[in-house]
Amino acid sequence: VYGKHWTEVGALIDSLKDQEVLIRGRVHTTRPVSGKLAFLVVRDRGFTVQCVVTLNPDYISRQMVKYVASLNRESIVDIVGVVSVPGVAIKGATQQVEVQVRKLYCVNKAMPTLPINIEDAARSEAEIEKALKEGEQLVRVNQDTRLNYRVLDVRTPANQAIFRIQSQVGAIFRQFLLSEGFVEIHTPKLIAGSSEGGSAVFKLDYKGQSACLAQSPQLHKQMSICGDFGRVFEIGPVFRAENSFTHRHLCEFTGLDVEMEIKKHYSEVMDLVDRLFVAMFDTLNEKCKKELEAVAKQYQFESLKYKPKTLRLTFEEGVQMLKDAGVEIDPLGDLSTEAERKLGQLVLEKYDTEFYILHRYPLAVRPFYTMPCHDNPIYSNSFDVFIRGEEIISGAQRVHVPEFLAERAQACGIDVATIATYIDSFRYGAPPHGGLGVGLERVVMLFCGLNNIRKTSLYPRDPLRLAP
Ligand code: ATP
Ligand code: AMO
Repeated sequence: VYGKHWTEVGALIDSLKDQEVLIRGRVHTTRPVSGKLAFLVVRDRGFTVQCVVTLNPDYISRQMVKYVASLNRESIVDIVGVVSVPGVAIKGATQQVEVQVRKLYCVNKAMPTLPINIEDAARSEAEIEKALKEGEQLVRVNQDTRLNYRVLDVRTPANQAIFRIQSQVGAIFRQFLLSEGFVEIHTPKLIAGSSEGGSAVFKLDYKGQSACLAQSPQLHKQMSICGDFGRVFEIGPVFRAENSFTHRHLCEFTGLDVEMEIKKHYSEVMDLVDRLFVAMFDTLNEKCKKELEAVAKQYQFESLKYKPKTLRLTFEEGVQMLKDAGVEIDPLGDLSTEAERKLGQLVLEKYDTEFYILHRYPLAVRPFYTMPCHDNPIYSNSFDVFIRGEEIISGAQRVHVPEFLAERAQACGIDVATIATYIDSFRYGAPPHGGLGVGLERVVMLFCGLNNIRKTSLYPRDPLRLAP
């Protein structure tokens, strides 16, 4: 049997009619019809094919029909069979051919009762409502159950697609930046102090010294610019000791970070965001069509609206739009989640885009390393980037004068001793520079119009979840 070539379930098409194939997959469902006939749907990476087991003196015994009907769902099976094309559409399978089974081996059995039924976990809200109305017995799979049994949960077509899209986002980010002369770096995640300020930091003991899990690669990516790499990027874990539960905060996420020398203006960094993300969305729409369809089938969403040239608004313009719409707002404070969402709606109505940059934030709401605006130091050379009214990126020009940097850190309540080597790096001569940080899980969540970041983190970490 194993002398044959394997055929993937997704590759089973009409042109293979009458050919004998060897496939491996999971038992998706079994449907016994009689002592002489049973149907088996086999699944492999999101594709499913219906296999027919019919009593046949040369290949299939009565015992075999009974055995197939009793196979546990999710078991792994190898099947040798002949491809046939029925005259009617096959419901409940992605492939429109059948496999007439000649031999079947169960490679490894799954438990008889699983904590998640994949068929149920794959249903959309509308499908669940319809099934319930029709009196079908079914269990709505809640998020905790999904996450507790993530290995099963990610077998659904939508989840398979989400993590393939996530993989593409990382690949596009890396390829784009490498092609523009950026150097990929890897910075330490065990560091002496907080890199972003604030209390959201995991503290630990480092052989007797107090240490932190890096809240971002901020300090070391800037130090690498002082080390003459010119343009750098990193893809790596970021740790935030968030205390509360929101739909968009995790305690560990994947940061896509960039740092680059700038010649004249922080708009050079925004230009990069513009080119990188327009290229990313174009490529995702082109290369991940099937995956996006699979996500939309379970979680309805509209394709992201974006322009070939990304809209830029100043913070002041954003505040004015909100005020004009009757939203009360502190013109020098940070935007609340609700205000950000509202601004997203207003921008969509006025500019017909769901992707835009908001820049020149008030200095007071930005981290200590942010460069104040030359013309008005109440504001800063900084920006956030939004998808569907939610932040995916923060970025800025940085302070590159060491004395001023130390002063800003102190003013922001940072213990300068914990970042002494960082500040010293600027004493050896530092070029003007800027950069940005992207949250990978947020990009995928918002591009796919999903409502919770736990859907786009393979093994999410939140204040209560440390497993699996
Ligand atoms: P950044 O780290 O760049 O600030 P962020 O998306 O976490 O990114 P914040 O500026 O921290 O955004 O917060 C924006 C808004 O999100 C806050 O005004 C607040 O409403 C909400 N928010 C942020 N962090 C939390 C949290 N841990 N719990 C609840 N709400 C939060
Ligand atoms: P910031 O703190 O805004 O900026 O983080 C950058 C981006 O990371 C994502 N993000 C998160 N994702 C999931 N869970 C969280 N708790 C979380 N917090 C942030 C967001 C955010 O836009 N050093 C700066 C970046 C820079 O200026 O280069 C920084 O870390 O998508």
